[in-house]
Amino acid sequence: MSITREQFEEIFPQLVQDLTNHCCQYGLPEKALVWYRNSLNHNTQGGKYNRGISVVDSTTLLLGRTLTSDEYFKSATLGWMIELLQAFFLVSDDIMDSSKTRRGSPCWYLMPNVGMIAINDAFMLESAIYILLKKYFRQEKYYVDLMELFHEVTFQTELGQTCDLLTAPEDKVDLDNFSLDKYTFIVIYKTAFYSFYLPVALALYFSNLATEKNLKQAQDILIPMGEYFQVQDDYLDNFADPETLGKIGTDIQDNKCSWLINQALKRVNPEQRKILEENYGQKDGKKEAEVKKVFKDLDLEKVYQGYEEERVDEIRRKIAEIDESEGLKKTVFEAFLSKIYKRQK
Ligand code: GPP
Ligand code: MG
Ligand code: MG
Ligand code: MG
Repeated sequence: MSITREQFEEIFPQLVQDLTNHCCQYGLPEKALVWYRNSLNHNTQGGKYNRGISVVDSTTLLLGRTLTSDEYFKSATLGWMIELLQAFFLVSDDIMDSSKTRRGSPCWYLMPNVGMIAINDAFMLESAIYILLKKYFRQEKYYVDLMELFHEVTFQTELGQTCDLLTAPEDKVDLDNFSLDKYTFIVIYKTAFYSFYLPVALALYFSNLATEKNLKQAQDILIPMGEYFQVQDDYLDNFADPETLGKIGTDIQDNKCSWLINQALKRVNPEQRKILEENYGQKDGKKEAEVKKVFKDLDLEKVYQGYEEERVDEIRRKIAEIDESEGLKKTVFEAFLSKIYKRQK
């Protein structure tokens, strides 16, 4: 049993109010206040909220009872802080990846009158996390732990993004530069920590169950789960309908060290390898289509389905082995996994 997107969304206007009040103490001019409010709303709304909602759901499962209204509000606020972190990452990532659409609308930097102001807007989305953290959690004994956690996870994500960008140079396509080892590092850092470990770690702190052992067990399961999630993201980048996905794939044109290109390179014959060498990583729709054809001919959809089954079995086995003696619950991980299993968007 999970809270709905609508229930989660109900909390957000209060947080926007808190943030704009915070600006008012500095006498921020009206135009800038309206700008910030728009950026907050546009860049956090309309997603799946898997990360944010998981904080509330995990807290409910860990405490094993219905939340009080204060607990509900605070755990949802922690959830929204992850959504703000995600908004900060996505606004920046779309500029770096030259993406065109996000959640079915133009990327923020492509919206009328935005352009490179989007860079500053991204910073402001990140800063919002710490304003809310201070307002609602300063009195808690785990306040510094939460702050350090947000800082560390942000840094880890930036490390992943660094490697993602460095293995995808715009001017030099070298398929020998890709490998599954590099891939694994990139996805664990750019995605798994903030999307999977962070929500459950926040719920553990909030439930006063953040023992070293519980955090470690959570990490050991959530990192592989996050890796699986990013493989799905890479698969969907090429194989999903952009209407359903809400974004148009860019990985082939962006020369990304994606799961699909790594799988393709293991299976190509010499002619197919040549097609990939001549067409991968270039800003040209015709060349992209040639690469897509090789991916299709290699039946990477089937390869992906096999990977998905195998990986999910392995994660389920790990969940079954969890030691619940310090209050951790297997259901937290089962619930998270069921949200992403066979996802189409
Ligand atoms: C997802 O990569 C990773 C991120 C959004 C983290 C970005 C990190 C920064 C420090 C900016 P992706 O490019 O595959 O995501 P998408 O497919 O949604 O564009
Ligand atoms: Mg990216
Ligand atoms: Mg991207
Ligand atoms: Mg992607």
